[in-house]
Amino acid sequence: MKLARIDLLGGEAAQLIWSDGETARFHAMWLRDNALDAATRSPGNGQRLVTILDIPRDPRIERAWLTPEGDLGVAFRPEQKEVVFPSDWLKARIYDLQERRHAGWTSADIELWDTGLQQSVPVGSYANVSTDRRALGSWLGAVHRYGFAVMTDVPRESGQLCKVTELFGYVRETNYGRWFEVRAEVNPNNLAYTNLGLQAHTDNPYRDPVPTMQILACLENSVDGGDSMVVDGFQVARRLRDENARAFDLLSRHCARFEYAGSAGVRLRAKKPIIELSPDGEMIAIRFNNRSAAPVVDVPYDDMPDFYAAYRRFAEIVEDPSMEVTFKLRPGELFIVDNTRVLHARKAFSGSGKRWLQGCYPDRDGLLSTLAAIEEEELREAAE
Ligand code: NM2
Ligand code: OGA
Ligand code: ZN
Repeated sequence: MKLARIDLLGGEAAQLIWSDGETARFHAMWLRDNALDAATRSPGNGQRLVTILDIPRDPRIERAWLTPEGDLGVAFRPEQKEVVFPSDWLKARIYDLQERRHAGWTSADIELWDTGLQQSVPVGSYANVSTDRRALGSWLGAVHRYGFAVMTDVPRESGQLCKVTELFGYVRETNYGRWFEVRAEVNPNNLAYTNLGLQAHTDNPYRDPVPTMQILACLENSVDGGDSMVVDGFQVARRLRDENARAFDLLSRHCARFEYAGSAGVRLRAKKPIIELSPDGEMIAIRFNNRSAAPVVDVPYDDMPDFYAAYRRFAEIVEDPSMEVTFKLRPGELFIVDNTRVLHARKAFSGSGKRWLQGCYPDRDGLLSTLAAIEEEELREAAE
């Protein structure tokens, strides 16, 4: 979208009007810091070559003009530097907003869900996702949008979940290993390694930083029960906030404590809220795990009863059947969850059969990086 008009606001800022009427101001300091010229940013890798101290304390716009392409040209003083800013680049970076970008909730590219998603569980097949970059992009896109996805036709080999991770990123190794066996054991060091049902939870809230993704891959599942279930923790938090703002505040403004001491030599502890928000109110993470919840000591005495009521209500919403998507993994199937957002559960199991899953913790940053790179490739191809 081309610019239609530029008004200087006394050299300290410029007001831009795009041809669709959108209007926004940009400060001279912001423009100077974000200049796109080869002396400011490396043309090779795009990294900034200057520090904030290399920029004059009080840069001014000496002159601003509309280029023939409809972009913004700026001459700065005192540096005597001329820089062009593409109009679309600026439009995508407007900060002169009435309402903040996240409006206190989640980013625009994710979609909160409830049991309605049961009809259209995001799923990809290993054969496609591992050979076709487009299919990989759409599977990763679903993982980002919904916070989980299923994969079918995964080769039934031990350790295959790491191969899946390597399609988009890197496995985070922990005290449980690079990957871990999830099956009923004698003397389990974690209740995951029993046949008990596990209430919907996020993994390892006692770890800081918390693992951001989890893959659970099925090698055998001939038992009665052992079904998997996922719940959108951001949706749970939104419901709680809509019902009772104070309850939401108690869970987001006070820290809970989480601990794990099940194995010799391992004493993991973290102090984090159940609902973690960024300073501007965007949802960052949900931490919810009854097995590793430690005594809460960071809530004032007078607030503790309401904190417990809020915690209980959160749990009730987690367990509301209208929130859950369920499936029973068959051998050769896996699912991935965003462990900062989507809770996972399993039903108790028994019977004569065998249940054997493997789990690992891929990092989300690598997943999002691969997704963004594929999206960029697709845009480039579409433009050609
Ligand atoms: N395992 C499966 O966070 C937890 O303690 C849940 C994790 C043992 C790696 C289980
Ligand atoms: C886990 C877990 C679920 C399952 O190991 O963290 O939640 O289906 N397991 O066994
Ligand atoms: Zn788990």
